[in-house]
Amino acid sequence: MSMVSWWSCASLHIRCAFFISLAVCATRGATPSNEVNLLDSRSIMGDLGWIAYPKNGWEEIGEVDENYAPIHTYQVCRVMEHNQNNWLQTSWIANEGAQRVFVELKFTLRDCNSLPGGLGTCKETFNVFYYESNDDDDRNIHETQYNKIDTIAADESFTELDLGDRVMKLNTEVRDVGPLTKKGFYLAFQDLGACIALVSVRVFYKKCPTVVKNLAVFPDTITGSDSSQLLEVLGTCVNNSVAEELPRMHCSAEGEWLVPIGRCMCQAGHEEVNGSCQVCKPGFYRSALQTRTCSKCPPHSFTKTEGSTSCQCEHGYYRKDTDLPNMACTKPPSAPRSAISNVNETSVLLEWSTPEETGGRKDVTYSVVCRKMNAELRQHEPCGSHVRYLPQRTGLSNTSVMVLDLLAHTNYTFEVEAVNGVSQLTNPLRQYVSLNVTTNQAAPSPITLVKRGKTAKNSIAVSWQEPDRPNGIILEYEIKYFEKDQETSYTIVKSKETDVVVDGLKPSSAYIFQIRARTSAGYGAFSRRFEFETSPYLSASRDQGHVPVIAVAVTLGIILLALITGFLLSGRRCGYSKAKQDPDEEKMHFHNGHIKFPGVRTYIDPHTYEDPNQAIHEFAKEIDVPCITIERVIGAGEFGEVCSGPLRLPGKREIVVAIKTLKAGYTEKQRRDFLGEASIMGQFDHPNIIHLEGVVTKSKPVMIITEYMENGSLDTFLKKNDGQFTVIQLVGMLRGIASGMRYLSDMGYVHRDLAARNILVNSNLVCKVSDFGLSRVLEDDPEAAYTTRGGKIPIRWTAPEAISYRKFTSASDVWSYGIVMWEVMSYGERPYWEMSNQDVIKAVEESYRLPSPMDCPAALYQLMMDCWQKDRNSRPKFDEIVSLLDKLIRNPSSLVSPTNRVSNLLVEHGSAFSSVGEWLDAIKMGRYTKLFMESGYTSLDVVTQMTLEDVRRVGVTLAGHQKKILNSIQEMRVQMTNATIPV
Ligand code: ACK
Repeated sequence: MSMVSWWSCASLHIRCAFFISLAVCATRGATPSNEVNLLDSRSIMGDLGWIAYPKNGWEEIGEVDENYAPIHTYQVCRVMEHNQNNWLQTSWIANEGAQRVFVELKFTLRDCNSLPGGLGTCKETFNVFYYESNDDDDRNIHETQYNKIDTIAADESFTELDLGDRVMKLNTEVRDVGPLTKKGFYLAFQDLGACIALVSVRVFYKKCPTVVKNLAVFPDTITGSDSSQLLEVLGTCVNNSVAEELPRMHCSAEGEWLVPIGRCMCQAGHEEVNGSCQVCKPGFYRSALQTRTCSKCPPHSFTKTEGSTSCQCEHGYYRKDTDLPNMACTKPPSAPRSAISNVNETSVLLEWSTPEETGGRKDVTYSVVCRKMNAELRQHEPCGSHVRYLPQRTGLSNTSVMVLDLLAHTNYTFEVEAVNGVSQLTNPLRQYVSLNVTTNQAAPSPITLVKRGKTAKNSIAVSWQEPDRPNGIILEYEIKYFEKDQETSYTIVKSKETDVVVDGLKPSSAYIFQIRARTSAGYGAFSRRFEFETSPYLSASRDQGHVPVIAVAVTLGIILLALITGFLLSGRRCGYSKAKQDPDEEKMHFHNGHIKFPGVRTYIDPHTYEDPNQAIHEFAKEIDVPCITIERVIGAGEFGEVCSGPLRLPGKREIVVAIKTLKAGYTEKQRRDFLGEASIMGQFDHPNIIHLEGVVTKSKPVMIITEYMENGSLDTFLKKNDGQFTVIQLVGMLRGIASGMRYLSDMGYVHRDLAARNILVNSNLVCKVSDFGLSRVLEDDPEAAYTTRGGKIPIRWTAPEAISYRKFTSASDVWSYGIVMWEVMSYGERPYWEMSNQDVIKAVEESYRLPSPMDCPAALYQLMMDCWQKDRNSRPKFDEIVSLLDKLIRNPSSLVSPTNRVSNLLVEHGSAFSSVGEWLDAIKMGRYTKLFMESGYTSLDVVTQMTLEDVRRVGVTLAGHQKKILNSIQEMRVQMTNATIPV
């Protein structure tokens, strides 16, 4: 395909008539979908309306393509004349709201060398200009009003030889124009004496075309005015979908969609099919956003409509409130089977088999209804409340029950009913099995109360109550008595009444009495022993008789008073109260059925104690309040203030302690959670684990007393002392934390919230692991965020498997330890900086890891990276970490070589710093910008020449900061050298 052109330059004194043979059709391809043409000279059929001046400059040549469609070509070739200044101005081009447009020029240009005698004046370039205007009647634009876009030169120019070959070299050049601020603009082409044929001019802007991503529609978006601008665009959820997280994408300057964030989810009753939400078909449902596709209705349920969010139960089947929509519909159970009874006097053991039909549920329970035959009325009546059931009457999960305290020789009917979770939803047609039982004759129950009546020196009157269950008519009572400690010789008397006077007793002697009742079924058991004493000989004078008693009482009172006074004066005002008395207990404890042997260290979860108070007293010492003096408030904890002050325990040196208090008005759960930490801490004994001194639980406020750590929490401490420590000091801290963690993992304790903020530092820079908790472990951590699976997790510190499926292990603690290493080596920098938690999760999943902190020795960064292995089994164990750190400490030269990435920001941003201020900000030394400027270090070139002396002279006095700045300068130098090394 070809186009034929007759380029006539009548005004020239050379012959410049030639044919242009161009592959024009090849370049007339479809416009890319992300480009919108504002002008395409080749698609305009009629007059272009462009203005050329002077008139003998640019000339429009009418051409036709192979389809005889007209093409506009502008040519100029006044190469032999001096002082050419030929302008060609386009008509007004509306920019349709685009702030940045592209101008694509296709042209041919003649090689000046090929022009005989024209070398002096001939040019091989032309200029392109634009002029912004809000309307199309601004045609008299002065040359000086134009803004220059560029000077255009040809990649390929042609000679006469090329003309002979009839092959023309078509150049294509694209320039961008912007930012545009008005509604449109004119383009102008200035020729200063070249031989040019402008074959086509296309003006377009770029857009990000409409797209559906993550079920959100992103509309056509015109790119921004800046070549590096990313426009954030909000998507609209497609029909029948809702936003899970606001869908957003970024439109790049190149018209490409980048970085999708958030997404929409199909509404219940719909499922995602090829980027749209389609309704669930009859017979299918989708209830929750968590499931992706429509599911078939579960057994015994159906739906006849489209878009169902759940399925209806078939007739006779039911769904309990708490049943999930994906569970089958169920029905009540049938009656229990094969019930049998086993009578033992007035007790009955009822047993039965499970129902044939459980209704499809596993929550079948049983209940028993007891009825007694009233012999006189010959009808059944309820058994009454005195009957006991073991373990209980209703809600039985086993298939047996013991019924106790029935009447002897009585007919009973028992109905054993089966129920399940949907029984109460149906019309009550009780499903039970019935049993008739006759109790045996039974002896009367024991007498429970015997009282002493009138007492004389030789006799005692006693009386008693009828047994609770006589089980028949009481024929008589048998009274057995004997002198205390003389059981072998006893006396029995009988009585039909409920009292008796026994005589023939010794004065002032203690006697033991036991009584039992007899019915036709025989004797019941004897009552327990009751002890009564006969009167003394001298009982005649009551007053005399009382004298010794008063004397004894007064004497006792004095002794007691003396004892109490002595106790108080002895100064024993504070100390531990002993929680355990039995020394054997100390040797062997039972915990939840497991025997714990001495010497085997394992952590015991306080949750396993039914009574949390038992756990606290097992593991923590109770401290008497007078031993503690609160002097200062040092912080605020989740449960109340954290204070410090001296602890004086009897016989012990006074020490300073931290005192965590539980604020007033706490709930029982808060108290449990608060003290839970002490129950855990109290089990540990290690120099790198915060030491528990004891607890105060018997008075208010409730307190936990721990050793005092002068330097507070590690993260704050590092931030305060940025750059102040040697690498060996930092590694020493890390070694301590690793050692504490090794101890915890040996004990089987998983911390779950290991982070610099939960490490405390004492005055000797010893780091100790703290913040142990139960359920609250993460509740009070401000870093903890809720995950989609529920529960709070400190995302930045947590291993991916713990975030995604709650797999918390010592290996996930190792991951967190790696993050703590990073925090320590970067002096308390926030991991992942200001990235959102969602972005952190995504980045880590995509194998992104934190870069090495500045100045971090390679060996340490390698250890961090090992802790962040995706496969948790590949991560080092804490004992390996401790050994490695010990090795590094013993061999400090191994800590000299910093990681290649001396400054992460420098590496990441390359030499993109445009000013000294920007550079200092990037290495967090922005505070020195003014000093640098004042000292004349105003450009990066000068800065890269600086020495330590120079840095000091500027006014950077802190050694750590000097080091940071010099390292960064060194890095810049390296980069500059690399940049100038020829490839
Ligand atoms: O960073 P900090 O000074 O260290 O602020 C917090 C605050 O109490 C709330 O937790 C400090 N803190 C907690 N336990 C101790 C302790 N045993 N010794 C010293 N300070 C402590 C912590």
